[in-house]
Amino acid sequence: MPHSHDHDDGNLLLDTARPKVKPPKRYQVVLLNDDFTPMDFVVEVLVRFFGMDEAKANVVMLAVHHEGKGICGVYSREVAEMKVNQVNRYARQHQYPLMCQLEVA
Ligand code: TYC
Repeated sequence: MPHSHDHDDGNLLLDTARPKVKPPKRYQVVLLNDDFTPMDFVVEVLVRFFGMDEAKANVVMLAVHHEGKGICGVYSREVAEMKVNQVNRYARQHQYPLMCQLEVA
């Protein structure tokens, strides 16, 4: 027999749960073409900051060179922002105009 102070929650929590948790947005790190940054430097950036091997980095670099822009990777917002900042800082340190930006995937 339940005591009088035993309130019965039943399955209220389960009944009122809603599928409201959305998956986190993903962010593309996009590299832009320019006429001045050397191809070798772009390849070095892709290897250094995006973990590509030389062959993959060459393919991505040439795609950006020919198409104007290209995706280096897709990450959480925090990681994408970090990579954009790392690439832009590194390019400026070497006095190249290479531009990297973030786009919602
Ligand atoms: N267009 C550059 C050149 O001919 C190479 C380059 C490729 C620059 C990709 C930027 O994101 C870039 N030297």
